[in-house]
Amino acid sequence: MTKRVAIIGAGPSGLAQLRAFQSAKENGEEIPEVVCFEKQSNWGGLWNYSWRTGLDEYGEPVHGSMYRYLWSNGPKEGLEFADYSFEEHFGKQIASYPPRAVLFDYIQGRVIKAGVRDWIKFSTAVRDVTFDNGKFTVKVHDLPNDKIYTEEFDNVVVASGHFSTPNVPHFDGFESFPGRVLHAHDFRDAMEFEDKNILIVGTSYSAEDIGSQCWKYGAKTITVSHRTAPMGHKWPENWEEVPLLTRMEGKTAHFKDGTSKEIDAVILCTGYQHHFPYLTDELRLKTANRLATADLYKGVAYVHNPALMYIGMQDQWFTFNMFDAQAWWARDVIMGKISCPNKSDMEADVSKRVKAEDDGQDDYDAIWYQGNYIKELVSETDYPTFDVEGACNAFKEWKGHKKINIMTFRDNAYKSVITGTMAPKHHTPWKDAMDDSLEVYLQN
Ligand code: FAD
Ligand code: NA7
Repeated sequence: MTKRVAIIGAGPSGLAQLRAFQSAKENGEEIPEVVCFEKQSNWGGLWNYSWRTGLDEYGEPVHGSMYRYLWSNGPKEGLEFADYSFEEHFGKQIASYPPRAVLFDYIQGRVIKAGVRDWIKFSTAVRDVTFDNGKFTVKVHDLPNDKIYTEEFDNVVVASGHFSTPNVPHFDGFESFPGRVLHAHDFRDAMEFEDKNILIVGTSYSAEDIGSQCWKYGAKTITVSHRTAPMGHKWPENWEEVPLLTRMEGKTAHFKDGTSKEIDAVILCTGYQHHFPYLTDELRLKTANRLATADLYKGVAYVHNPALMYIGMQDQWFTFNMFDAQAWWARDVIMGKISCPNKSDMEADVSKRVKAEDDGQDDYDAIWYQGNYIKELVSETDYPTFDVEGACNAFKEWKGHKKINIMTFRDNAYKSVITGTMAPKHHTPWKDAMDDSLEVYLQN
């Protein structure tokens, strides 16, 4: 096979794509030449922690949005690789909400085993992708050697993530606020906010988790401002939910209901943008952060040019196992084992998915919607089938545990849908576990 495939990004999605091709090779199939471009010096994407914010040592926007003390915000039983269990990696079953370093170790364990590291060109940023005469021309920048060069490919797989370029709204009075205003993307260490009155804008995962981190590490008060609706958990007594911020006056935050509060720092947990500065208009996905993305047939192949694939572009209940399902499917399209229909049928597929998502009533419908999507893709490839229903049930239990107590949900344990083993309960309640190193977490 003389085909060449470019993968952009070596985070969980790009690594899933590499593993998909390597597993076909392992099964004796002839695979295309695969080249992955990763702008950071290591793999793991967001899970590859960086202390940096703003620009990196080469002047590139820092990709990392994760922070110290981050633990998985959902049970690991919802994301386990079907071809590489936690027990295979750690030699034992581990607790259900691993800290970042533990999940990073797990992610890299599978690709070390697969031996695909030398398929990746690290510290190489993709600058420009164009399509002409059936070929993609990919222009990249080898950052340490400061060399720009181009290569040609038959397929491009975009796996550069969509939780890195922040969505930063403006509120009046920010210009004269005598404290820090930052976006979640630049949040690194909750200790910075010890004894501070913090205001969080937004009510999704970042708001909930960054607020919880700040609470755990000693913030004086946490005030969370919502645009649509409060999160409604049973919060600790120094935590309150308020309507949308209308303006700051000095250190005073004013809210839509006329109330106000003195604030030391503002953290905008206002989400992210799908941002692909290296793609031309004809190739660039433009979508909201939702389960049924715009313009992707089966959530993967770009309807305007199905030689171009996007992995992991959906909003995410499921993560690693969904990226796998997509990567195996993309591989089979690229290798000619699955064919995409004509453009209008692909567009009809997108509309059907959008409607099915819109017909859902609540988060539970959304979880099952995404679970069914994974099942559909898995049934079309040789990715190992697994108990997706069981994973949906783990998410259902997780939501129940959050309702009971938002500060103790991580103390629960669930059953692996890959090995059938029950996870142990962690040795220390999350709120008391200040050392989240891999060594300490694995002491169960
Ligand atoms: P990313 O992890 O973002 O990786 C994309 C890669 O592409 C990066 O390595 C980047 O450097 C590279 N790249 C980008 N642009 C270029 C370019 N131009 N050229 C070359 N390389 C490029 N998921 C969970 O399952 N559990 C969690 O607890 C969880 N917590 C999260 C917490 C935060 C704060 C955030 C932001 C996300 C969290 N997620 C969590 C979701 C997360 O999106 C996925 O787990 C996963 O990292 C997505 O993988 P990805 O490969 O699609 O994207
Ligand atoms: P999300 O899930 O996209 O949520 C963004 C939040 O920001 C959401 O509550 C929005 O409120 C709110 N938002 C967006 N714009 C505004 C403005 N202008 N004013 C007020 N509030 C606003 O992003 P997260 O960072 O929480 O999560 C992303 C990933 O990171 C996720 O996968 C996690 O695993 C970690 P809305 O409800 O739309 O009114």
